[in-house]
Amino acid sequence: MKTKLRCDGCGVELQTENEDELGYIPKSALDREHVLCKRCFQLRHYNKNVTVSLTSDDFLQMVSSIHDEKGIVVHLIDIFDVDGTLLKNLRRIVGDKKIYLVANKIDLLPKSTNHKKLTDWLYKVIKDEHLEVEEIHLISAQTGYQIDELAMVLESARDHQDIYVVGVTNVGKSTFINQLIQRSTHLKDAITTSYFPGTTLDFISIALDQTSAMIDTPGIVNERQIAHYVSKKDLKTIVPRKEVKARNYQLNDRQTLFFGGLARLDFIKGARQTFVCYFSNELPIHRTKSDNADDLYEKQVGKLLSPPNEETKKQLPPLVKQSYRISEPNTDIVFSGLGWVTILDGNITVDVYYPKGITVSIRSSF
Ligand SMILES: Nc1nc2c(ncn2[C@@H]2O[C@H](COP(=O)(O)OP(=O)(O)OP(=O)(O)O)[C@@H](O)[C@H]2O)c(=O)[nH]1
Ligand SMILES: [Mg+2]
Repeated sequence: MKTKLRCDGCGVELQTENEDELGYIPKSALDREHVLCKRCFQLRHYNKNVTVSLTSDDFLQMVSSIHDEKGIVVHLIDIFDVDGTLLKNLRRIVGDKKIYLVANKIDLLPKSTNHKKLTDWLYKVIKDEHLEVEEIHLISAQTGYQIDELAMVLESARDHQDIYVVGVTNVGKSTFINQLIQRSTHLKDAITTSYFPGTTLDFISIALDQTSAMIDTPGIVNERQIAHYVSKKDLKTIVPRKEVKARNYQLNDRQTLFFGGLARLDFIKGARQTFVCYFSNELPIHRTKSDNADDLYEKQVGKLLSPPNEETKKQLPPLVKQSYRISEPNTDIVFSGLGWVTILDGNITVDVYYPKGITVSIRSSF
């Protein structure tokens, strides 16, 4: 076979020798127009994920090799998990290229979300992280929202250079590029995408003109993302796939909310008020008296309080507690990768519980 033939779906180097190793393709499939390795084929047709042997370091090293190349960078993040997907060390990886911050999966936020406020909040986050970006865009790679507008901005910004699409695993880099490919060629799903982290395995170059390309890169692994601690089945439950509906709870002090059995919020002190919960619509929220909460968790985690299922329970870190005094109205308590709770009136004290290693943060609500 030709040397260095690559899979069109994930970028991996193809081989016809060993069916159990990465990049396998039967000889008979090699002369197809669109060549796909066995893993991509299974992901696409059976939604089946094959565990790959590449490590977080391998991916980071691979992406870091663009450091001294010419081009511009699109840093894609997941608007539902900004803390878990914003690469704080992006400069070290991509060098001094221009960076366009693109927040994807806007379709998951309630329609009423104020995009101006959201963008302003993102600028503040970026500033706090000392990351300099040219512009911030909100898009949905899935629905195509604002894709044409962004494409025009990038076309003039790149000045005939390459565009590197960089980000944490699962933020939608390949879906984004597929949207662009579909717009210019009508080819659907050229690159393999999936809800499993770690789908793209190597650079995939899509020609923009004779001398330059848009380059899909493998996702960088953020170990703190909750996605790495839950089973595939639970991942399906906690990652929203549709617009998230706000769920309102009127709570008195000494009441508790459980988010499945993955996180918990105890209303310790303050006047009765509304807690607005934004989580995947499929994640059950359970209300109880705080006095009963420990007992309930003990007896019902994995049952009434699920996810976690049995498989997740084996790998999920134990819940740890943190207390917060929320003074301001309209404040969000964010459980990275899971969702958030908006405190409407403020002036309360809460205890939150979440898996050790996962971040909880406080922000002014948008
Ligand atoms: N709701 C929603 N889901 C999206 C959007 N874009 C991508 N997804 C979903 O997010 C998941 C990951 O998408 P991919 O395109 O494979 O993500 P990636 O960044 O290329 O992932 P890696 O290759 O693992 O780094 C898939 O289930 C997509 O369908 C979006 O705009 N909205
Ligand atoms: Mg990808």
